[in-house]
Amino acid sequence: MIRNYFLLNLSPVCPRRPQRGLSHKLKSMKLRDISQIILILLFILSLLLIDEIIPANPRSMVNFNHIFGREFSDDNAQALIQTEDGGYAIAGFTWSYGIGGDMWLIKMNSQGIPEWNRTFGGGQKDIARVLLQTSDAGYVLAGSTWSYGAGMNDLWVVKLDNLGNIQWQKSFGGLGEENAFGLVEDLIGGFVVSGYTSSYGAGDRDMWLIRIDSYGNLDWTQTFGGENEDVATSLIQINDGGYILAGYTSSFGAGDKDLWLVKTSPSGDLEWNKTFGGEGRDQATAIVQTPTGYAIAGETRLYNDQYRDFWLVKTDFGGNKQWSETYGGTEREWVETLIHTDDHGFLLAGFSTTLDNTGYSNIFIVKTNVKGEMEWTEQYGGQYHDVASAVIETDKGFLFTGIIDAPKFLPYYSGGNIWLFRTDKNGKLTNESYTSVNLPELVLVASLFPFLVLKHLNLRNKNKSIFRD
Ligand SMILES: [Ca+2]
Ligand SMILES: [Ca+2]
Ligand SMILES: [Ca+2]
Ligand SMILES: [Ca+2]
Repeated sequence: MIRNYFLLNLSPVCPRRPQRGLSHKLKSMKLRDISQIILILLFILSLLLIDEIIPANPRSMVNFNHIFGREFSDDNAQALIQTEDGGYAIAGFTWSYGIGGDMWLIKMNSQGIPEWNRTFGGGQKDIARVLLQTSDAGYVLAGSTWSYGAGMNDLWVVKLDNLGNIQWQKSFGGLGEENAFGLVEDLIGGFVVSGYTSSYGAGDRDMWLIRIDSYGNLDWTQTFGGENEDVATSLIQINDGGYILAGYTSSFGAGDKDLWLVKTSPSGDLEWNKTFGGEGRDQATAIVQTPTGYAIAGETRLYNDQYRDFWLVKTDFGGNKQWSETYGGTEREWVETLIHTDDHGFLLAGFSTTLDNTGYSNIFIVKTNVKGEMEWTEQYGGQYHDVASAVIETDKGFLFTGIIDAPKFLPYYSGGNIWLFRTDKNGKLTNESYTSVNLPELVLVASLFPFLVLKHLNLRNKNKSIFRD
């Protein structure tokens, strides 16, 4: 076909000397022209190959299975929200884009298609830990900045409009370290941020709670803690207008770290506090309110460091323990996030190293009923270390984000990419989250932005069978 096409078209152009005309043209071609032709042929070939490996309906296959970030660059997700327009937004950290490691915000529409993304930061490291959509339909990010502030890292709050443009940003802290892990918009339009400070308080790190108005002006601050390390990892505002900080204390409790709940008034004054744990390391990573009190997820360890498991503690509204459960295998499980599900149960997500023979962590998900009894678990992952850091429940199931394929794991994940994927209500991958096993591990499918690379990949649903009760 191709030969005929050229013959038919060349003959009228060079009726007297068709063969010589063609060879003459070839001889007179410059090397540059030949390389251009080779490039064009390679491009056509690549189109043919892409046609073979992309499923017939790629949009429905990949919308909720995205990887964000450049390969081998440190990108991670810390927060995931559903937005008022029915879309979704992820906040975290990128080393792939920005300057020297920046906060990263990615906005997607309701179909999971990225609409825009922004990086925020200066020449040093800047990390977003929490994300909220505000009552004015903008966004607020909180985390930590090494680029700005008073010294070391400072707690950093960045207020954005609906399209991600900065309206204001403020850093808070002293000469020591400050970081934010919790954030709520209060009832009168200001923001309350929790985390830790080592510049102020009773010694080492203390839990830090600050209130700022809707323009970022500091209203009040409170520290909670003793002479050792005390950190708030999660924050909720409750019906009386007060706050509950969950985290850990090394200053009080039964030994090493203990899970620590601190209840404050609407103005941040201490009302009560409770510690949970034994001689070993016990800590909270997430807290949610339920109709009967609070549920706190974290980690509990025996003194000899065995059986590091997911831990779920249920309390009444006074912080008194009603029950607790652990979930996990013989190796290490670490919970990053907790939600109270529509069916009144709980979903915990983080990582497990129990079932991967290679020693790499997998995303580990535990679903329980209202009493904390395990209903199902699932594990997902790529080739290297994977962890789920945030989850939201949608009408179709659960949407997870976290880190995939991080070559480095301890003391923290690095070198991985942000991963977004969806499961049904039973934790099973759906058509929208599952890609064909024939696909290579990572396949470039789209580049919607000049500097945002999307990939989708072959999810692995790991076998699970050896969980102790
Ligand atoms: Ca930076
Ligand atoms: Ca500081
Ligand atoms: Ca302290
Ligand atoms: Ca302890």
